[in-house]
Amino acid sequence: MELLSGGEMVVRALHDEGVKYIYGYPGGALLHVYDALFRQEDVQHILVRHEQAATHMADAYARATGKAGVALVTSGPGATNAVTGIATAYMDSIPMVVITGQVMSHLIGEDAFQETDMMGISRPIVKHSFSVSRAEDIPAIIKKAFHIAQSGRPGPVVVDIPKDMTSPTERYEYEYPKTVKLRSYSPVTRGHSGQIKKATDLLLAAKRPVLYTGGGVIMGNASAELIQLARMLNYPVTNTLMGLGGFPGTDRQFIGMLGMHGSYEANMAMHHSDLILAVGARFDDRVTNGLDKFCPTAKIIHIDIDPASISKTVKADIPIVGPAQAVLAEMIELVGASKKQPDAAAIKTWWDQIDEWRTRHGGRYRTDDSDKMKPQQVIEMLSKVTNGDAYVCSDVGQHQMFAAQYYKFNKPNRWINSGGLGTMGFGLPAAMGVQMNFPDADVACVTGEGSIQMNIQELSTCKQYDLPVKIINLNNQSLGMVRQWQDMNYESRHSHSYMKSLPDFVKLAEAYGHVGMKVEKYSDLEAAMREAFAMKDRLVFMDIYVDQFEHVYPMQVPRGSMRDMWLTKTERT
Ligand SMILES: Cc1ncc(C[n+]2csc(CCOP(=O)(O)OP(=O)(O)O)c2C)c(N)n1
Repeated sequence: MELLSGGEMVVRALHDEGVKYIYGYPGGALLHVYDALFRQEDVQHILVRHEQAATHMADAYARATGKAGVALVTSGPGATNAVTGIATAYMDSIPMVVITGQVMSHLIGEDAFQETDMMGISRPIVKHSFSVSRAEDIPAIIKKAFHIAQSGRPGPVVVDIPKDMTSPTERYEYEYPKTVKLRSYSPVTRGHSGQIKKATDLLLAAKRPVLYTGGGVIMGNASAELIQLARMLNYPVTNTLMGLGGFPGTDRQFIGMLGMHGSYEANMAMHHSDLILAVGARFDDRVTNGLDKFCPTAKIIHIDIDPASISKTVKADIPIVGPAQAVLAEMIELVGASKKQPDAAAIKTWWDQIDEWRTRHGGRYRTDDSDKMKPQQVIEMLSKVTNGDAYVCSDVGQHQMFAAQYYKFNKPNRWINSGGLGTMGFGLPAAMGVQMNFPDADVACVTGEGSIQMNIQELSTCKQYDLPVKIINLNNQSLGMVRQWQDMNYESRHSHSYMKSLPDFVKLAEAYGHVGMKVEKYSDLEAAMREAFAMKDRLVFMDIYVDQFEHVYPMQVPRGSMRDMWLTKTERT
């Protein structure tokens, strides 16, 4: 058997796990690991400029592929810089393995140089964490970390490794385990047949049904099953912010995103439904609005891999714990074999109502005669220029909601955004993580001047690794989403939401070695965007000046029901 040091085992185990890229930043506690990385070529390390970016790159790789991404950060400030990225992944149930260096074991608890209690700091935001106390355990721990991160409800796992565990002077027999045994952890692999049967009967009897599906369909690889079931039933489908792309955005049966900035027709349909089939969605506060007024006439079937998600905020009438793919597949079989079929007349009436809502208020915004651009127009143009086929990685703010509303996602894993934590600064590193792994794909980072400046230093990483991301900066010269809330709730007192002295983004992009473009008129937009996307091997920073005063609508009225919405600055339901 081969003898390897702890540092070498870390790298070899990653290779044996099938990892191609890891994203990281070196430091004292990790020097042995970095030396091991230097002496091999299988695992490629991407040197970011800030550890937060490493975690978002790993996270976005996972969102695009379903496989755990890997970040490597040193102890102390390296680890704390990674915390936002770990929390971002945790909130959206994204599989990720974060390896953190730690001070030597005999110094732990001594306030040693660059010591932080990473196990303690990260505990509330990880699915699990490991502290290595015997170097020979490294292969087994890494195997377990990947297994836990990727199975059941996915999530981030921290592996904290004291420096002495990676010492080059001590060597151990290396073998990467083929299987994992964890006595106290065995996620379900299928749903309860009796419950699925009951749910299917209820589904077939519905007169005003809605399929409400979330990120669990994307991460659970259940999009094909969702499409098949929806087609068999001819029921309307709405997606959460995390679920976009799980059902094709241009399909007639798709009624848009639901929730705080959901479409009029999706929120109305939810409110008036008699049956909600929730799949891999967690009824979070940005979806339900006031819980006491939530969908008063609906019975609820809730499919989720995580039992803790079921009936957490809204009580399910039929709970089904299981993977979305397996449960939907079983439902498809039952529907196919059932003598009872949906009530065609009732479903037609329901569709007539939904279509009426759709024509009344669906997807609209006002343009004026000037050449001033609306942010919605920019996203529609992005959808057109990329044929709805780009990976769209977003930051957080109004631009994120416009992207969610107006880009037509026809495939899963293409819409990459921080839904749960709402992390400004996510977009650029996320786009980098995707581009690195899909070098030929169109990858857009939709952002705002607030968000992009939170990880702007990564333009340097993009240059080093030739990542031709297209940055679509919807420049409204303000923290637009904050300003919108101030307009709506604080009589337009814009406390610290205007950004003065913004940099010249074109020059900034050029300083980093990229292409910069400034677009101020709508009539220039299409040509500029086509030119940008035609530059296959260059990063292009498109600084696009949009109407500063635009708001995102619809917007649910706080603590109201799902149907209580502002539709424009002056109209509400
Ligand atoms: C790290 C972080 N800090 C603060 C916030 C609160 N926040 C949410 S949206 C937003 C404004 C975002 O501004 P910008 O990126 O310019 O996008 P816009 O809303 O103008 O499109 C802020 C400050 C956040 N989500 N994340």
